[in-house]
Amino acid sequence: MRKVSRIHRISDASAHEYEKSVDALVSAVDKRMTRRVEESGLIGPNPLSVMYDNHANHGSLLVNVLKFRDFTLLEQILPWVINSYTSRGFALEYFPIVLDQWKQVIAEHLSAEAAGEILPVYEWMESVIGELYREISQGQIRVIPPHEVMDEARKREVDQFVQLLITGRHIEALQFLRLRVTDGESMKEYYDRLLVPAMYEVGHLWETNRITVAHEHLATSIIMRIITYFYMDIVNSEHTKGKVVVTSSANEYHEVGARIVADFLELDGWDVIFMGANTPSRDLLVLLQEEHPDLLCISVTMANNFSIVQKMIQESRALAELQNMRIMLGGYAFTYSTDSATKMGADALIPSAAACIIKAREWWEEMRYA
Ligand code: B12
Repeated sequence: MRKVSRIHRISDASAHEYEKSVDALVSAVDKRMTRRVEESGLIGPNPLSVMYDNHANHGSLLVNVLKFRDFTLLEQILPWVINSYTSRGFALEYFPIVLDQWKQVIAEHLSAEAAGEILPVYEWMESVIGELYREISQGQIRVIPPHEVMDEARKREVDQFVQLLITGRHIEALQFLRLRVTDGESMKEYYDRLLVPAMYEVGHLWETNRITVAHEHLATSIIMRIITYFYMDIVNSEHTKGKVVVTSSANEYHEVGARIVADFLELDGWDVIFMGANTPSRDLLVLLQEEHPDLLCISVTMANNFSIVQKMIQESRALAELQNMRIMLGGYAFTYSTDSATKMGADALIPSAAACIIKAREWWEEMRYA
């Protein structure tokens, strides 16, 4: 596949203009596509709201791609977009049509300079759709379902657990883990090798339209109960290290990853303040000023939230009382691309909850003797 990163440069001014105009671009595309899809079969059995979500998500993803020049992110997420929408009955022809509408509204709304820089990115998307769809259909590209890197025994174990989650058998799901988790070490091991891959598989089932958002909610609610059970039973440890705030970013509704990070840190002796999902940046800054943590961990699952996180980090860096606070980033969004992370201003991007503990310990040693 031709790489978009090799074909284009975007200036700050153009990225900024796209960001400033994105709401107007989205409404213009909504309007044009509403006329276009009526009785066309382009969006299958889906209500128009699913298409509007696609336009809004496209706009906010592109804001981030252009702002961070993170073309790897675009290259990695495009197969996911095609896969998840065609699985729900969107026609493949929808994509060239909607991209053409985006090109037209960009040419109408943005300056000639900005449009001149941004349109080739859309032309690149148009040029790779057919090829991507073929590769997805032939099983050559999939959004890394964890099963592919597991041995058969582990794959079976994850599948069994997933079945319990999506069919709502919460007692059996808890029992499944209780048989395996007996202390902090086995908790970390089984969260990593069973619970996390099971949730990724739940996502894969949703992406390929084999379960609904309701099943996704059901699985999450069972996982939350299980995590709470082991929190009460195992985590509750003595504080031997500094204070850490763990949160999902603003606009981020995924919180399981952040919660696992929080529990692993607490198990390791940190004094943890866990905020959960979608913490508004301004309110988080107030709390950080009150609490003066040594460490802030931010979890990001949706790449659309990168610029929100960058802004929050910049604002916290400007506050005198937070000068010694280290900032760690992590989350599923960075499995698509790590390129934006370096520009977001954190001290480190860490791939997993287990690796978070190691980095946090290293920092704690430095902080103690500083
Ligand atoms: C459950 C779920 C939801 C729930 C979340 C509920 C909740 N209370 O958390 C709900 C229904 C709200 C939801 C909503 C959406 N979701 Co959702 N969701 C999931 C799902 C199935 C599981 C998430 C999860 O719990 N994972 C398990 C945790 C433990 O994994 P993790 O977050 O990666 O964390 C690990 C590491 O990343 C790391 N880590 C995480 N944070 C941090 C932070 C630090 C500092 C460090 C060091 C490490 C670290 O440690 C963890 C353990 O090692 C995922 C599938 C997936 N692949 O994750 C989809 C998924 C993330 N969702 C997706 C989508 C599209 C959506 C929606 C847009 C549509 C929808 N499905 O409803 C909305 C968007 C909401 C929003 N604006 O945020 C897509 C995203 C695809 C993409 N292109 O980015 C996914 C990948 C599903 C898929 N395969 O298509 N979702």
